[in-house]
Amino acid sequence: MFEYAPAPESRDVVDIKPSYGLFVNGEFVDGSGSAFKTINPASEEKLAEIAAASAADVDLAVQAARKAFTTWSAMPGAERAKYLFRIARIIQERARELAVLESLDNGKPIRESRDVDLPLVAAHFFYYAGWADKLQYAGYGTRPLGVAGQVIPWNFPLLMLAWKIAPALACGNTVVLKPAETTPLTALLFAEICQQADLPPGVVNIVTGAGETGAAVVNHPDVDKVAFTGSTEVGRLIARSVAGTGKKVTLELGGKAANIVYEDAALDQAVEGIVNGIFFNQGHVCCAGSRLLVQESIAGELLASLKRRLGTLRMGDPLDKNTDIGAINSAAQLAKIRELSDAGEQEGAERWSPACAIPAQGFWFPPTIFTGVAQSHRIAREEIFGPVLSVLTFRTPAEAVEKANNTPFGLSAGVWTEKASLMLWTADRLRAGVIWSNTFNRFDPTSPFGGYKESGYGREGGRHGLEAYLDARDGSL
Ligand code: TXE
Repeated sequence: MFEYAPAPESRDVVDIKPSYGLFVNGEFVDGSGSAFKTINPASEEKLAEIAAASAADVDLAVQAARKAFTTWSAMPGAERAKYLFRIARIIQERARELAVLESLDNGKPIRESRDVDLPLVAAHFFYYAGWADKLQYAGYGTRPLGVAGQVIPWNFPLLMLAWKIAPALACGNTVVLKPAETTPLTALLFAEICQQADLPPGVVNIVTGAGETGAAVVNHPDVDKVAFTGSTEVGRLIARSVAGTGKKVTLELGGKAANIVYEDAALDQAVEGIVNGIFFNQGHVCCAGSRLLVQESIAGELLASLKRRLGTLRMGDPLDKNTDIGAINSAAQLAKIRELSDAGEQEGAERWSPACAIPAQGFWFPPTIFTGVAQSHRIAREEIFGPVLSVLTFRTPAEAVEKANNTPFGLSAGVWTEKASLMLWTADRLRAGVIWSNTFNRFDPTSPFGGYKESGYGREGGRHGLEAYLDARDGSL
């Protein structure tokens, strides 16, 4: 039997301060709301005390961003690019520190924060730095919108920050960003990186706090553009509250992606794609492949192979380099995953998890598969946002497409087949913003990302991501 020696990443590479202020106008300042704590979800140990921004604090941040906008937007694109390239390089230099901090605050395995999140974060800054001086030659309107109010979630704290801040700054906007209340630490370290890069004060402001702080950002009259990633419920609230204000809005909300496996697919490869699709980042992924649609003729063989593979996954200390499944980010999210999984059983689906020890402290949920799932079941319709896969079967390609599209969401989908014609036929009929072919959860700063229906609107990433931050003055966007 193979001996597994834990190889923990050292948490000593990060210097976590006992308390953090807000980052406004290039400095850390006190917040006037009630401070809150952020914890390590793998141990429930307190990591730090975090300032909460009141509406008055948000107002100061917006004023700082407005003032900075005058010079930042007038700066030649090539100059703005220098700052973004500098930030990207510092992120690379401090990647280990950022990755450890991300895993501590979020619960995700260090292998993922180190090998996926951090390289993508740096890549986004490099990519949009490259656009800053080329916008005028690429047929884009060159006028930035003004102050961008950005509210992000906890599943990819630093990556969501990069998706929001890099394009906004490249286009000449300034930013007030609110990180999620359970994962504020890497955004605050990013604020330090802005100082290190000599970014002019006020160009980036970070206001920590809960939903009220987010609402104060979104509803501030001097915010010109709102970018939100989070739940469909809050997305709806935001869409309502900014209606009629003239603010430009992008919403990136939930998902319930179908991962379709046809009988001719390369099964070993598909199994890896299914595992990556739903168990990457504990399934806290808006585009997670949470519904496996497998062709009936291969369902037995595929499931047996999938179960064998799940038996090899290791759940535990996020800082252990051998860990595949880390901690669930919060008690609230764990409760939601439990509630929906219990509903799956009550509605008649069959639940299976590999044998795995659950640590005594912290928030944990084992990788779980439900078979015998009907389309009407809650686990087939609602976003669980956890390591839970709902398996449905189909007989024909038409049935696969019908089931895949039978969801209020429309963010992503995966298709597994060796036949190019079947791949294209299927992709053409899927209502999803992102479709992966013989792979899953692949991200790249050059590609647009975003959804249809209740998954929101607008695109982030790639050339399309610039549209959200520029006035289409010449109409050529
Ligand atoms: O989301 P919220 P939660 C889904 C996922 C998850 C569920 C709930 O299904 O289980 O949402 O997660 C801020 N005005 N996704 O409760 O509340 C909040 O402080 C302005 C999918 O964490 O939407 C945080 O910064 N902002 C998703 C951010 O919104 C408000 C990622 C997201 O929190 C606000 C996260 C308000 N009224 C959850 N209320 C994805 N698309 O990836 C809260 N916030």
